Amino acid sequence: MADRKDPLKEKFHKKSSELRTEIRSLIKANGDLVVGDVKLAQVFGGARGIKTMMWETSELDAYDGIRFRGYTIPQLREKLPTAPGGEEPLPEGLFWLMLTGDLPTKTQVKWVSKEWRRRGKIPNYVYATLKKLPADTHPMTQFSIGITAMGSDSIFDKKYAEGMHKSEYWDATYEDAMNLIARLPHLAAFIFSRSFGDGKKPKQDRTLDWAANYAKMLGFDNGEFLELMRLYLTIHADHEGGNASAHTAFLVNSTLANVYTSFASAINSLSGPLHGLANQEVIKWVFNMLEELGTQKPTKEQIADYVQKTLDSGRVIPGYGHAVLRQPDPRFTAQRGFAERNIPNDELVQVIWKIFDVVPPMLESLGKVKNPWPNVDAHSGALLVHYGMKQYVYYTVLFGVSRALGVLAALCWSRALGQPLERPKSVTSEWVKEQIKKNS
Ligand code: HAX
Repeated sequence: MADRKDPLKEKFHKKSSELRTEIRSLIKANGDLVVGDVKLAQVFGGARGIKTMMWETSELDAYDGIRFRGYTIPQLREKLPTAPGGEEPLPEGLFWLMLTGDLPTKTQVKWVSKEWRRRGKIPNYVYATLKKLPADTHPMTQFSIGITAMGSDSIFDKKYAEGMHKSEYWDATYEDAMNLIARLPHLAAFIFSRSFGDGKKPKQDRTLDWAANYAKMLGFDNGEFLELMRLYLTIHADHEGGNASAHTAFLVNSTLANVYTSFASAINSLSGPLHGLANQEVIKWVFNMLEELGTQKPTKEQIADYVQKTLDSGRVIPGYGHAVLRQPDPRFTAQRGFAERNIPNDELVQVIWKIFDVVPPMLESLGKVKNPWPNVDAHSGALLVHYGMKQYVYYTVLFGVSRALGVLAALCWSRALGQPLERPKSVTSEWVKEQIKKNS
């Protein structure tokens, strides 16, 4: 499509063409292979564990946590290129890894940073659209509307209307995905500016990587905070395909909706408190607890009483539990590691660590919670507050910017492999009762 040399696109095309051919013959020869049974409890239980989709970019194990193309988070911290003098991985490197399956070199990562800087400009009509919304519109609503608005620029839609051949879908999807990822920090920083600042359009720094540029456009230039953003935007990027935001994008994109519309749908899905909004809910819950207790240094007994009160009022403890994980989330552990290395004496961070000591046994004692351990959202707020980002209604936007990396890489794969319209089967309660009768 574009005449410029694009080493990432070339590599992706080669790898995906090979896998497409391989998968076709695998399905031809083994299409009837049974890969699982579905139990009635799963039909009524949010489809937990039912294998229904292919997602190349990452895989989640209940005990080991997330692996991106086989690499754990500690391995990514070791193997992905960092910024000069830094020690946290650059999200550009993770995107390269997810899209191609190979670890990138420093030069390749530099190329991605430059390419995203080049593609980052947002059309003026997007700013104009957002300016029509009340400034106190939730940042996730603004984010979703901004992304949807940018869909008018979709190369996929334009080419489709011109009669694009299906073998070209992957190319148009890749171009849209790269443009969208490049634009997201600008959009997200503008939303921050209109919600909490002077409402001006942010300006990027032509020397910085994607995460650092985003942090700077948000108004933060502390070196440690830039490193936190690199880590944050890496670890939130992907959590295999079945999580609500990724799965939503996959479903919408399977109709050949463009990646803007598909990813805006993912953002809408991420905005629920059982999913991404939990990062906002955690810090809100912690602040309420500290206010109610009248101290910044609560004892474990005081925390336990507050946890009990939350449970007694029929609410969940935000940041704890998971639909798949059965161990502390490695993304929680990675953030804890960052705090231990950089801000071990922070008072709020110490409250988060005390909550970690108190909550799991309490949830376990309920006898129904399958995973009493902290998830990704339990720690992030305390780190952001330390560096001065206290506007917690914004936190899920940060998550969303990161989630674009995994979801959009996966949508490129989906179009390259020619995956069809997704259409699972639903059943009625009458049908269920009939099956039970037949069975007995
Ligand atoms: N506090 C209190 N009760 C909890 C709980 C928690 N943190 N986690 C689970 N439970 C309860 C459930 O509400 C459910 O109760 P009922 O049977 O009365 O309805 C019971 O334990 C069994 O649930 P489960 O099977 O263990 O958990 P699910 O797979 O159904 O749900 C959730 C997983 C993440 C939604 C759940 O653990 C939860 O609500 N956690 C708090 C919200 C949260 O932190 N969400 C973020 C998750 C990570 C993520 O996606 N980030 O974006």
